[in-house]
Amino acid sequence: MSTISLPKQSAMMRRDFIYGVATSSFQIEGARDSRIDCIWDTFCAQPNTIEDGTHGDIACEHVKYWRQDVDMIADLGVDAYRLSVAWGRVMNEDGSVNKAGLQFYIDLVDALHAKNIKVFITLYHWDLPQYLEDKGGWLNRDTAHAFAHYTDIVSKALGEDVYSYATLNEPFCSAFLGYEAGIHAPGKTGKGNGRQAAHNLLLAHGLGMRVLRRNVPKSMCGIVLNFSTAYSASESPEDIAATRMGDEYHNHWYIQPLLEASYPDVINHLEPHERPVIEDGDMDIISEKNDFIGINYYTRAVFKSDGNGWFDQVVPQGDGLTAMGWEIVPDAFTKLLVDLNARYELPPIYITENGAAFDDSEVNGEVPDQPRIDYFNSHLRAVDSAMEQGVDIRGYFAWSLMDNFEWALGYSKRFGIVYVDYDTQKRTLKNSALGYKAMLNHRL
Ligand code: IFM
Repeated sequence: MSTISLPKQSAMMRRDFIYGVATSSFQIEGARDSRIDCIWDTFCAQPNTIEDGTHGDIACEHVKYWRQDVDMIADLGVDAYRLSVAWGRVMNEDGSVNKAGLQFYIDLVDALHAKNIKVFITLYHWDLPQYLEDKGGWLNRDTAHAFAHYTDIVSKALGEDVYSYATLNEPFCSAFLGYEAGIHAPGKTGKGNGRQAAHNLLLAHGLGMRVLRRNVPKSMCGIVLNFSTAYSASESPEDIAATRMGDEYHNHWYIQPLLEASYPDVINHLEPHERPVIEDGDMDIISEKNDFIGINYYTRAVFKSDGNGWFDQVVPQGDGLTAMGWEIVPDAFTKLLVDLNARYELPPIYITENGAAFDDSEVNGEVPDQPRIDYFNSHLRAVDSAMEQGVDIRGYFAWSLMDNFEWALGYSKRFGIVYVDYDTQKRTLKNSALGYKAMLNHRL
């Protein structure tokens, strides 16, 4: 078995480079009865939405086992833990605070601090309260104002001992997968819906940032975006033009407004009714300064022309894919980081998610997940290479701490470095967790 390591001289082996593990509320918490319904509860209850027909009612029962999970995180030797707060666990439909729910996060944060673990909070990781969806969800700009109010409650309660607050996790997924492709909650479709949802999410980010600046000026505040590095299927001018569009539509749509207060050119290829309604002042709010941007990277995206002036994405084929069917392309990770750094004036970057799903199994207390170890090794080197080329990267979070509810794929895909037996809730450190721990212990 080879383990996880980086060259000793790498800047990523210095103690000031932050290593962590990441999770999100709906994917691990369970305890549905102690929060209000969210769009994923509703989506899971609809037929043919989740591959294995499961839901988040129980998940990893983290609300029950959180103390032992904190011990496990501390035992890994990480510097930080990235978690999300479930909006519907801290606020009720009538706008009042769910005191027990809020206390759960206060206690969790305190326990992490007691173990000297930095806390990275994500305020929105896709679990929109259902009552807000009933009023239009992210198609209704009032949701952005509701988010600002929720941000106020959480940031006042958790305060500025929290090292970092991210407003949103992966607005691409909320907007495109949830409101345009319809494969995530709430299952709506259409370009116009996707673009409007994206705009309102970005507006929520900007409004949330203003609240965070006021309430927690010492915390590091920003947003987490996901990117799949865009490659063209061929050298043909049509495919190259389509790749540019795909890149703008899926990647730059979310970062350019933040840093340059404008949408990319691809907006001009949309029919007028597909373009988002942008009110005066929105782009100023959206481009509120960020202390950091979190980047989530898993794979690349290959685009080709659809023959109609738009783009198609090529589905990866062949061997060597992860259990998600995703290509393993560490060089595309370096390219992404270097290209973004060349294209924008970036704030400091944290790699807030990186990892892979494989078909793991536990045998006599051991989970031999060599492909995941190889994935981490190559992708950590990819980050190191980007840093050597001048990208200011301050930390890296493995996705995920433990196996969990992988959205439309249910529990069929395991991303954890810790194996979860869903019948017993037993957690077993996979070999990748042992490798990560060993690497962290070898730091200078
Ligand atoms: O599990 C998800 C996570 O919730 C958001 N980023 C991608 C992960 C893997 O698909």
